[in-house]
Amino acid sequence: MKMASYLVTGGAGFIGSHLAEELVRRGHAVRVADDFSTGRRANLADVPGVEILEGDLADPAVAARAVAGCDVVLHQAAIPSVPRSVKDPVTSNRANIDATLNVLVAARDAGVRRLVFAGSSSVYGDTPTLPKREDMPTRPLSPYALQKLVGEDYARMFTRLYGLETVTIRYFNVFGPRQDPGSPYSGVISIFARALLAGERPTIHGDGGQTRDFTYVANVVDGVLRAADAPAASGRVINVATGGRVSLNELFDRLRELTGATVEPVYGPPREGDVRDSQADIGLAKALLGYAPTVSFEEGLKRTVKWFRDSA
Ligand code: UD2
Repeated sequence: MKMASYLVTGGAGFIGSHLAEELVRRGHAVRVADDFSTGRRANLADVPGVEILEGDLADPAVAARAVAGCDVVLHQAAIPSVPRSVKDPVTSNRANIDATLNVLVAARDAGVRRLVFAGSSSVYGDTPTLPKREDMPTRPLSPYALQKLVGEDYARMFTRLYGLETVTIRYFNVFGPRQDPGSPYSGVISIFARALLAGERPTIHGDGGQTRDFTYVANVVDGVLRAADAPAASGRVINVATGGRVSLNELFDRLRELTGATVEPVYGPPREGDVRDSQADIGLAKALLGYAPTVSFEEGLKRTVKWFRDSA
């Protein structure tokens, strides 16, 4: 059987590089498009045979070159940060909306079979009910959340108007090896793991009682690759997560145990645009994708700390 050809936008980034790695392992042809603003070539160093296209997808010509000849597009490229979008909504908008629209247009025009869009749990905002189900109302609290919502609406619209198969997977606080801890906008687990391994005191924004459905990256790779194929998934928006909920204070304690650190956190002011509680209902992913988490939060945290320790 001829293996399919995949484009992973943002494929040099954290989640994108894990997708590229698994696709190569399964024998597919993989092209990565990345502007290397946050992605790194080193993330693909151990992934043989990936074609790399360097460019900015906010340029329609780059988007067209990126999708040419691909059967499936996994659109991961984004500026994935709530606080960065609060600080600079225009730059985020360009990466998260303009580039997404260009990729959708290019995919439509090139006859791509299916596009899977990286959505975000942030679209739910602070609506009162937990866990979050896909048919619940959305109430974005930050430009980032709004931009991810527009992206998924655009994807669905392209399915309705032009027949391009699209699926949005709403990610819930993904973590794991290769997540870059190097900026104040990085994911909290990467920041905390690196600080604790260096004996430094991480900052908890707010009282630490906020909760997240922290999801190990292998689960997301599994969910996204299922979404690329599952017949019933086209035109749908689907949560992929573990279905649990851990507070920042609990996360800090677990990481302190795993790293052997003894420091106390510093408590700072709450972050603007932050969601208080986040937890996924994963029933739809189970029904439509046959998805179930394979790596628990605990096990994922162990693997992540080991990776940060080995690569320090
Ligand atoms: C949002 C989305 C997530 C994903 C991500 C983009 C929600 C619920 N989740 O993650 O699905 O789209 O954006 O990468 O909206 N924090 C600290 N100290 C630090 C850093 C963070 O206390 O040094 C707190 C932060 O205030 C927040 C929590 O940790 O309450 C998680 O922050 P994050 O930036 O890792 O991710 P979050 O929830 O904005």
